Amino acid sequence: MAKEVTLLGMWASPLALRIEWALKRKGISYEYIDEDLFNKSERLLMYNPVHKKIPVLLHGGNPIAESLVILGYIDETWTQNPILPEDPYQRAMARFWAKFGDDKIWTIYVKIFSKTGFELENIRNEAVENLKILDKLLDGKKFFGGECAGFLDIVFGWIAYWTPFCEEITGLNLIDKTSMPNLEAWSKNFLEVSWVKEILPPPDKLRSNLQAFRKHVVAASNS
Ligand SMILES: N[C@@H](CCC(=O)N[C@@H](CS)C(=O)NCC(=O)O)C(=O)O
Repeated sequence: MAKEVTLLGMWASPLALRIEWALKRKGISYEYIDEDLFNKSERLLMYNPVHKKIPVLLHGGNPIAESLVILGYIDETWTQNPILPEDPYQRAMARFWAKFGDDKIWTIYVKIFSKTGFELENIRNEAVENLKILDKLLDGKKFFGGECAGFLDIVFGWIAYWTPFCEEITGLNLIDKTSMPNLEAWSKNFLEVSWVKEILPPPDKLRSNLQAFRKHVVAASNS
């Protein structure tokens, strides 16, 4: 009998969505548990005592934390529809870019929500500088993975869906056809993939969640 698969996530978390995309891509059924991050469950604290964060994947009761680690585990455990490249050098490069995305772009986007005035303009410039690196990485390709969406598409996928909300809420322009044509086209292509679009968070609910998040972090950084 197949071991049970459970995901501890939060519906508005781009990092939990990565895991759902990978599971869908592989055709793995899973139970999804939505965690309240303002009132963390005993279950979350027990399964991720080090970071106390989602996502956590439970496979046959064994917990795995950290979204990039989980993606690697999924690809090694269920070998159908591989997401990482086969070639060791290409795999290493995919992991290099994933780490770059999380260290740089994810961190910058989280900060964007807390900034106003000239600080917002400065962080926008930092975001654009790093997004342009991704734009270049896409030169001549439909997806980061080539002809099909793969590991890096799943890793960067949140950028495609979250950027327009981030732009709307902060009034910034981050990705457009003129300055980042590759990233703009990729965003559209990625959001059209069947296993991607079927589990996107509802736009109105996400917008309200992000507006509330911005209000909260701006107030906290001014106090
Ligand atoms: N590096 C971790 C980051 C996970 C993370 O930041 N999760 C957020 C939700 S998107 C969280 O659980 N936040 C709760 C907290 O920080 O207390 C990963 O890739 O899984």
